[in-house]
Amino acid sequence: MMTKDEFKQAFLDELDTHFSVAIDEATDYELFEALSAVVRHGYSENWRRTRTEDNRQQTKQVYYFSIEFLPGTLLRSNLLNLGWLDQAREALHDLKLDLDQVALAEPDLALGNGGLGRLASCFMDSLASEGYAANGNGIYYKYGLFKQKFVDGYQVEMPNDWTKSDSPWLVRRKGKAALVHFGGHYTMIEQDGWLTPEYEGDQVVLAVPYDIAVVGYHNHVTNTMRLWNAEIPSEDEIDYRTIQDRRTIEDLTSVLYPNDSTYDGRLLRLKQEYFFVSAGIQSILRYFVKNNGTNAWDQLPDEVAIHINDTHPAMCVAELMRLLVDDYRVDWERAWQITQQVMSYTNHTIMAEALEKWDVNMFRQLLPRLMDIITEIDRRYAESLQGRVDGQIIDRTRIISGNQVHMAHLAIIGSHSINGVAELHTQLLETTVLNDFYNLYPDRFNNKTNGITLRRWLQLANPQLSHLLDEQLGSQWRNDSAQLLKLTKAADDPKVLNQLAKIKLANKQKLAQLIKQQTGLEVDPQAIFDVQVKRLHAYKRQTLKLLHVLALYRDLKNGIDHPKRVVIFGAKAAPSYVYAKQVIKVINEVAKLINHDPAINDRLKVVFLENYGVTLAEQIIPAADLSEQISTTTKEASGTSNMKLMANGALTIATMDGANVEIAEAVGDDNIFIFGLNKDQVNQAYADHSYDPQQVYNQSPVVKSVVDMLIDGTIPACQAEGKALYDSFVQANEPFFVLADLESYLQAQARVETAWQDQEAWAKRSLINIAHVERFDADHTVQLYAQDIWHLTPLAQA
Ligand code: 26Y
Repeated sequence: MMTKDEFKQAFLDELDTHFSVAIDEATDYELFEALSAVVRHGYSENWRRTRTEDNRQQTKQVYYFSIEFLPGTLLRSNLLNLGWLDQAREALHDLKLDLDQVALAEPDLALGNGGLGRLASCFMDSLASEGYAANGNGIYYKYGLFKQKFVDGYQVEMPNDWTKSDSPWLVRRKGKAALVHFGGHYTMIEQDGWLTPEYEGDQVVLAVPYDIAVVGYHNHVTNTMRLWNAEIPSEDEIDYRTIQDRRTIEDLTSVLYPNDSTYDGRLLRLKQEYFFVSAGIQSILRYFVKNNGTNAWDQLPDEVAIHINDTHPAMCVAELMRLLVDDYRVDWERAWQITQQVMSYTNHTIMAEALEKWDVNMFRQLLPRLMDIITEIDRRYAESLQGRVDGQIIDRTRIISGNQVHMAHLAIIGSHSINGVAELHTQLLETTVLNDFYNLYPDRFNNKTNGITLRRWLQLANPQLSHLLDEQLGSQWRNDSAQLLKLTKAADDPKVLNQLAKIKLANKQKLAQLIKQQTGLEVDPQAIFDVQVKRLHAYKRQTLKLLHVLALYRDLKNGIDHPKRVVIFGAKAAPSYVYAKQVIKVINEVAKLINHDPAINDRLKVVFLENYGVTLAEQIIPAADLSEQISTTTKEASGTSNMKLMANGALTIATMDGANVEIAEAVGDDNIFIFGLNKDQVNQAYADHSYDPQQVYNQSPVVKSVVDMLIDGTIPACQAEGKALYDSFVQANEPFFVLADLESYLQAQARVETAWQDQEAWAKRSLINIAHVERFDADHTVQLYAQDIWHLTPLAQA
């Protein structure tokens, strides 16, 4: 424990040691660095001890392999988890500083795109907080996710060179580096009676780990997230002479998601995947051998669980086989049993385009030995089913088919557990996309509905609400979200409802200031704050929200009134995703039109905030009244912004997709606004091609009048993009059912407006949402992973 005064002294000492400046001369970044140094002292002993405790107790550990991590900022979350947040805040206050202001100097660690990466980071926090020995394994990208700017309404991508600012959280561990081999040829030679590959002409890359401490909440556990950087091996290891050679090595971990529309881009991405997989598995085995020697491989599954987060690290299966068989001379069958027991896999999507497949020739050229290992896994797989199951099923489930390597099949065949991320999603995996595998291995399939860490998304993001919860429930909910259910007792207490409404208003005022700062726009905090924040994708249907905005605009122009509303978007489009960028442009032009139309007079405002990311989410989400979760049913695996918004008391308007289904179940029909086609209707329409958007357009005057606004000159400065959207909505076989759901969506929005009229009833619904968030608490989710999949027990608490 640290008192306020001790904290103050430690902070001043660090400021002096590092920068020799007085407080009033220090820059915000210097203040942040001094604070982070105090924090590092706070966890360094625990970090060392957690590693040695794992060792001594031989506790089973999980290694979570993920090509994305999105931790955001770490100063305040580390302070919170150390139990120092209040002392730090007060100490700084005494020094006339504001912790939140200083914290803004810390840039986000944005080594990911969206849901999958943020989930990985929520899990890291929850695993440490629940006392499990867990390790993250990922890539140290030089450039994180691009910074988004709007120029003339268009998205422009700026490089995010985050390593320049020298993050104080990273520890470079050169001593733990590993070598990763690419390309060349190999021949099998016999060595002491064992066939061993001898490589020639391969490229060797040095993988250097950068470690970040993951501090558990009030429990002395500090885990590690390890990010691998590609570097040039030193000359005594390998002598690289040409600049070209050196550059290709350094390029390896340069960018997140290389453009995959070219061969070179795809090759680079495959290289990245193998790079962090190989380095990670080498380091796991090295540690295991250090503790157990080279004769105890059957114990590996008792000490190690490896988790494959989506298909990107699916090569873990083949790489573990390669190392066991080639380097440690374990028999194939035994190695295979061990591998299956160690590996588990999460699927995050049913969208075909995200299930990775690699061209066999490309794969072989880059990873000749691994390709042969996969070929052998595939051959044995087919052989084991021969005569037992229909040949067509074998063909459909093989790893290699059509000259492609199917990464999901590799992950499934090599794992003992396969999970989806929400009940509906898992059910769809079992009955559609992975149905063949489900029939073969029903026991391997299970659901683990996603979760979010309430420490970041409630305690840190919404301190006022957290204090109200303390008052009402005592502070145990901070450790045990099941306590939140007790809040329902206050559901009819006008005092509590009033306080809740006041807190929401205060958060909205804060967001209004930020909006003013960033866009110059004035918004009224009394209006409905209607929020859609997530990656920009056709299936997520920011377009549907846009059409609602147009409908409101049309009404207001025609003298039909609506409650005041501020529609807030946050979304990045993948740089090569043309349609998503067109949507951004149209939203921005519509926003410009409406926000500057004097006839609208503040009744409606549209705000598209630039550069959506973890930090901006922390500012937007506590201020939301309405949470937009409007994906085409069956397409959103889970969603996690839906959970964050619910935890902060927003009401959800949603299709019965992903985890929305479970939110509806948790809060009850009266406390959510559901609309749109259900999964059976959607699947039916796909199956019999019965969706005819032209017909919907022609038969519904409402739909027609709104959609026509995209092409009738209403919106200036985006004719081409408006037309592109229009065409996409009415095209035959339009896969996202935008027009099919439009009327139902508008009706649901009308129900929102009615509900908004009674502010006390709204606050009550908000309270009920907050009270039922336990089942979406990542602490709870990771416990289920630990019990059912990884078989971990928490470290005995120090
Ligand atoms: C292979 C490449 C095209 C690719 C790149 C990124 C494929 C997938 C991804 C990322 C997927 C992702 O973020 N999925 C989201 O995962 C969340 C966490 O499980 C879900 O909540 C969300 O519904 C899903 O879209």
